[in-house]
Amino acid sequence: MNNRGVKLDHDLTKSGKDVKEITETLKNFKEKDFDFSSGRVFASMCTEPLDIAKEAYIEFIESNLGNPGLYPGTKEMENQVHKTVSSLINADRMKSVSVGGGTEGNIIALWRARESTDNRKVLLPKSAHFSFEKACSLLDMEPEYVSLMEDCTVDTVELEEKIDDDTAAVVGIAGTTEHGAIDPIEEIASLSGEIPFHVDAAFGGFVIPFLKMMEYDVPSLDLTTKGIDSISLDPHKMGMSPVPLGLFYSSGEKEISVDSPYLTGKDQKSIRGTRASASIPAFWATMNLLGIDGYKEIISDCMEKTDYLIELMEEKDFDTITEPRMNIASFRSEQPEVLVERCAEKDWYISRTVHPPGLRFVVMPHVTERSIEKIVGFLGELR
Ligand code: 0PR
Repeated sequence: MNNRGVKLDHDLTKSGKDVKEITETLKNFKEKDFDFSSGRVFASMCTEPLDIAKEAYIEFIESNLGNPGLYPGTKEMENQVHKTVSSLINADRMKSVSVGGGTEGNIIALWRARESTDNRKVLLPKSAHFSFEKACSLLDMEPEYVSLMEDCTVDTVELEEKIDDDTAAVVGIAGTTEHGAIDPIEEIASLSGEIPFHVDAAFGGFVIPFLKMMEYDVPSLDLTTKGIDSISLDPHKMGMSPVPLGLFYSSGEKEISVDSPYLTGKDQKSIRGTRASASIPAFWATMNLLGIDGYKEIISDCMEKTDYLIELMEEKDFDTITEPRMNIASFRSEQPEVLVERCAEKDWYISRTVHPPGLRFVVMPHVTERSIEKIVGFLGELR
């Protein structure tokens, strides 16, 4: 009963509902959601977790590393996860914190930069994820955008011109959201000098190291490179972890932390206080099961399917915006929003790029050759 005396469907009942009724209703809600296993989702950077991850997630559902003393087992796994991932990108010299994803990592990066420089200007490639807009608004910082080159990486000449005494941070992207482009990280690190340089590797962090091992032509993501202040990378994207899990590594000197006197840990370094932590054991299990070879296999499979998608799209006269460096492909289109909507009406989930306008496909592990053939066939009919 609401306060006007009207009984509504979602009102809390007096004595609760029957389990069977609840289970049935849950099932009905679930059916409305997209399922990665349908192969129809080409616009998500997340994917279906492995069975072992699902089991670990349920097992550790109560874990909350906001209060780590109650969960020493989860905490130990968190330490192991941080070390394992750090060995992929040579981040041993850095401190690490688990975050909710790329957004939280990017916010912490700019917060650190503002505190250490007392400046407000943030130099961002035009390809930067919108989470930086949130970060700048929250932190009262000023984004200033740098143009892109034809291959969708940042124009380093313009970037260098824009660096000045008011600059608080320089950002580079290792795997841009729209095109999967990789900014020249080493060059930006040397240009930025003493100014904090943050690398957003939310997507590329779990792709680039493995592509490199398989001798693909990609820049390396190596945190021993002088001049990188911080990096964020998301296990819940190509790391195959369930959501939410991001990792943020930063050089040791200037840490943001707040004392947490009445909890079991002495301080907190993440923006969240209470943090659902079951994805840490789930990711720990995933990494241990897959090993380097497992990740290589998944990534090379995604790369092959990306090539297949391009081959079929080109047959239908769609041109790529740029040669993909990873498993994200984008194609020029004058009215991508119309095509995206037509696809959605048929339960195909693709998305669009803005710079320049186009169709965007993220070829995650759940995408199949068959689903590629079907979506391209459908887009061909719409031409
Ligand atoms: N940095 C980059 C380069 C990103 O691509 C993203 C997210 C972020 C930061 C922010 O990460 P979180 O959203 O984890 O905080 N990119 C995806 C996007 O906005 C996130 C996403 C994931 C969207 C799954 C849809 C979806 O179904 O496109």
